[in-house]
Amino acid sequence: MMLEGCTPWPAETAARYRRAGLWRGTDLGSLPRAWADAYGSATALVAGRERLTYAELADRVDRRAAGFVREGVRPGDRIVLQLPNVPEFVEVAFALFRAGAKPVFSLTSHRAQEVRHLCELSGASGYVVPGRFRGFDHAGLGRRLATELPALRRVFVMDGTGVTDGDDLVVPLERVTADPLPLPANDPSDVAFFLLSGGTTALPKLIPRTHDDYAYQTRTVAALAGLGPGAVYLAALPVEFNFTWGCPGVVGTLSCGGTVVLAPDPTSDDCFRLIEAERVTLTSVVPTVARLWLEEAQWTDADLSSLRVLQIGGARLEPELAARITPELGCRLQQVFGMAEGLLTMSRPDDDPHSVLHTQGQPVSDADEVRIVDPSTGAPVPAGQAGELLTRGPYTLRGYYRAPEHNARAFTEDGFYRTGDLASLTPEGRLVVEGRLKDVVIRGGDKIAAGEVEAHLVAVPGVAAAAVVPVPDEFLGERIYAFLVGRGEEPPPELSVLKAALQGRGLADFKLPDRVEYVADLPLTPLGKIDKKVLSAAAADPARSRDWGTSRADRAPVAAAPTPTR
Ligand code: J2J
Repeated sequence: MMLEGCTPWPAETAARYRRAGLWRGTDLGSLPRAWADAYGSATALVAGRERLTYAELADRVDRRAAGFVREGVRPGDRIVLQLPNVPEFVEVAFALFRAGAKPVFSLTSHRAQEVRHLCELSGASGYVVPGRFRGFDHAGLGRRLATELPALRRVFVMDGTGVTDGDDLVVPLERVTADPLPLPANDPSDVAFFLLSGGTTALPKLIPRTHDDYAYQTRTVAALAGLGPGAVYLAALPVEFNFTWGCPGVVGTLSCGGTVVLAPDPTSDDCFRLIEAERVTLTSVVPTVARLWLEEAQWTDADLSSLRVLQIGGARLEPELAARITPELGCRLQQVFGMAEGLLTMSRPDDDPHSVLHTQGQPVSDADEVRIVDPSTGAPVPAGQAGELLTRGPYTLRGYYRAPEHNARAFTEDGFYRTGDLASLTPEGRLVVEGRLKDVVIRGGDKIAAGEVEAHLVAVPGVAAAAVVPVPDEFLGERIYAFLVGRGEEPPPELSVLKAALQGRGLADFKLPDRVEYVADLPLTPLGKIDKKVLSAAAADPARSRDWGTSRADRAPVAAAPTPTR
């Protein structure tokens, strides 16, 4: 049984995955104890000065699970989890699994807009926060949201910010611990947690991940990466990112008895020091971080020789950058193409060097089904040609949470997920990402849905219409470029004013436009939609004409996107 609002796999497909031994009836909540039985005194987690053995991790998870139950957390409850790379993230996530609750992974950079939406959409009864982190008062946000959202009953705070005596809304996380309880097991085919979609729509979607599907993903990827008890994985990117959490990441490494080292952030200063000190063997980064590391590697005296594999994914990796990894960092490059929705492709250790540099490798599971289709007709394209990538398989979702209308568009009738990515397949079956159909900017590794930013821009006084497009950038891959139509007020709001307005509306900083340009009108396609191809080309080339040849009569509608409800 799956939580209401989720789309299960068809019964016969599920039965096939079980018969094939892909889904093994694993309850993620039971894993820390099983790992402790197998690897008890080995080091599971390292963060700052803290080092936790597997036995200690399992004890903490058991105690916290009982603590959450005492605080009123019940099986099926959704809890928004927003913590940085600290051991508490891992403890809380597994404790919530253990208690049958379903964490909703939020980024620490999320602000009022995103967190409110996640709480509302999931109907969260709890919100776990760091307190004050990087200058932002998450506890204060939690308190505010709880007054607006009746379902939100508890805010659990890691550093004690905002905690007052006798208050049962804001609870110190420290207090969430109790003598272990015998807790019921989870149904392995039920949702274990929710990941956030990179998004194409104005508001982010939730991706249900089941116990069985995620256990399968992490086990498969860990085996492909050759992980064993000697593995030391550095979580350089945020742990809540699917790449870091389970590709093989934190969960895959712990499943194999390895050690997970949590880096506070992906800067080379922190990461190089940790690679040397902990003899890290594997880590995963986005191309922007890889580029910074390559620059620093020329100057550092840190010993990086333990690093065997650097996984790079999340955004397009330029072949020139790819070609520098092995010569300059002394480790193997593994390209990873992935998505929180499921499908993962990766290069393999025995791939020829050309394929490693120029392709994103093969799907990680033999049961992954991949189709490349003509986006307008849906028909398969001839072999080798680019088209939209569709996929279904044992760890790819069948539907977003509580989103029936969107699901009707995002999936084919036979359950293939339309990724919105343009890709081709080599004759050997390796994936090459060619571009994107979806209206998303990938800035560094961050995904920004154009529609979401547009909706906030048109809500700013003085802005009549907005269209957001990616513009190529040497360091970040892409930046956020907004074309705006003013309301005739002089002067129209400039970038700093717009940024402040968007921040004031509670939008996360990474979604703020890098540049804005006012134009007389927006170009339209023959079907009357805003022509983003024309705008992307114009953003990349300031010398290009801004006279789109759109006649007055068929100008873009004044509000390019609906204003989101607050
Ligand atoms: C080009 N675009 C890529 C790549 C993802 C592992 C790795 C990445 C993610 C991730 C992940 C790309 N080249 N190598 O969850 O487990 C773009 C595509 C894709 C979108 C998904 C993982 N790797 N992308 O990035 O859910 O457009 O997952 O559809 O954040 O990132 O974004 P996200």
